[in-house]
Amino acid sequence: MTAHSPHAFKGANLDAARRDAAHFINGEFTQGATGKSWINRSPLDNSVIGNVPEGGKAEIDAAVRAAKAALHGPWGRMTVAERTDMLAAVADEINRRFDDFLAAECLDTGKPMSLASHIDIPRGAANFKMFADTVKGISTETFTMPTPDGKGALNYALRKPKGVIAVISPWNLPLLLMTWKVGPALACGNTVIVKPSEETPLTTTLLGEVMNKVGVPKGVYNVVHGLGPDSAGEYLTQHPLVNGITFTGETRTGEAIMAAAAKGVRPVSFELGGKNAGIVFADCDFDKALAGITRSVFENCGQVCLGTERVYVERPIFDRFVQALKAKAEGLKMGDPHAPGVTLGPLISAEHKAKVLSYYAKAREEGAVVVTGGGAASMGGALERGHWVQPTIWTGLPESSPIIREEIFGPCCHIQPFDTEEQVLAWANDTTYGLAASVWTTNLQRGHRMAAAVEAGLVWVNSWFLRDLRTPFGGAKQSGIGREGGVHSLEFYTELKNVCIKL
Ligand code: NAD
Ligand code: 6OD
Repeated sequence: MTAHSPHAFKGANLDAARRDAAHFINGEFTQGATGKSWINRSPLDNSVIGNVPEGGKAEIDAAVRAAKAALHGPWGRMTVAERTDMLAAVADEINRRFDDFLAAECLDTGKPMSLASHIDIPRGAANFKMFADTVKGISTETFTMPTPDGKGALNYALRKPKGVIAVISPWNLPLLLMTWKVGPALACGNTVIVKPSEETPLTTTLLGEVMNKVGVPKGVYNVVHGLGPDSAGEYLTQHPLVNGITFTGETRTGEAIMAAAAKGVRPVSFELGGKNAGIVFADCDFDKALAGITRSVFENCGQVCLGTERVYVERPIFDRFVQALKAKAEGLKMGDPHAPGVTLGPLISAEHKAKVLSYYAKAREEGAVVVTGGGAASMGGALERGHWVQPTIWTGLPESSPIIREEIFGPCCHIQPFDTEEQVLAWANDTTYGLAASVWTTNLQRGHRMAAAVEAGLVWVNSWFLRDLRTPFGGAKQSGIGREGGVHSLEFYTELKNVCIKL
């Protein structure tokens, strides 16, 4: 059920999407009262998109109180059918305004329209529709039990909404990742306050218009913009009326949020960083493995938590694979999101570009063989002011290198030859992360064996980022806490209540 778009994107106009962002609190757009704001700039050319207000404690408090009140208003009184119909209508409205969402997302992130029209925006709609369908179909357990009087008792469980949920989201797939949490939260009857990434405020704001159009009651969906520490993000995690925090972002940020959640013993659901392995056996279908690894390394300019930064290739096909991946990397076309054939956008920000380039420099210092790339990309014209880097491949580093151990989050990978399944498994698992892996082989037994042995929340065999939204999604080790997707999301977004009736 990977989302595919039937939509052409000819009507999506980036310039028309340039606008100021606004908080969305209790059904109304507002600039808030802090008087603080920042300028949102396009990663394509650093041009001004618009102003973004920075929320403070008062805006967070207003949003949380609106969300709390909405739990006891019309939203809280809706039947499951009424609520899920409303969320299906949200999905329909996102699809109706497809080009508006597409333009906003591509302007904020710089990603190619061919990518966002295929993945980001369709998934924004699908996340509401799928969780609405899931919640309609759930049941809970019942038990009858004997009692001394012989009449027995009946136990059944009720799933109740957890309450006010804080959703803190990153910039790499802004609409997709935010709705991946807002969809199930609302389907389960909760209310939300979203603190989107400061880099990508537009689609979260636009979703407020959709909520009003569809008639979602005031206070159910709220947005407060701001930064993380000493700003809206931190204030949201500290608010005592927040009943749970769901977060996608860096592992270090997760640690800070977990510390804040400890006060009041609030539950968390975390989707964090990764340093994922792509393992290519000599018996693979070479062309399919090459296409899959190319996507997993370079898609979204390498800014995908599930992306591959460590490629391991069995020695008999190592040289051929390195040369073939080099040709693929050099064949990627960088440019404007709507230019024909563009497959690679810029990095999200000047700060992130500096981080990625610092790893490019470190790789050289450590003696890596630079197969291709290794520096900033010169784009010419206005794009020269954007955050472009070359797709990059290295070989020749030891497994202890920071290039192989730390998440870079750029369009780059290191390729290592391996000789045995045991050796590659040990390397793949020698990481503090455990998000995802892909294994490329035509040997089914090996595929099953590796899938079971790799320490990760998701293992793809002969594919990558092929998503059935009903399946458990999340990371092992420092890549996350909990699983979301299908019925698994209910574990976090609902409170199970047992009712025991003496008969
Ligand atoms: P980030 O952790 O820097 O920021 C994410 C969000 O947290 C932003 O909205 C930010 O403002 C907020 N934030 C930062 N500090 C905070 C604090 N102290 N309290 C509350 N909120 C705070 O992450 P990013 O740079 O936006 O995203 C990239 C990272 O996200 C990568 O590490 C990537 O692997 C990870 N990621 C993981 C998944 C997954 O599913 N596992 C998916 C996407 C991205
Ligand atoms: O597909 C998803 O549901 C998901 N959460 C993807 C995460 C991608 C990370 O960048």
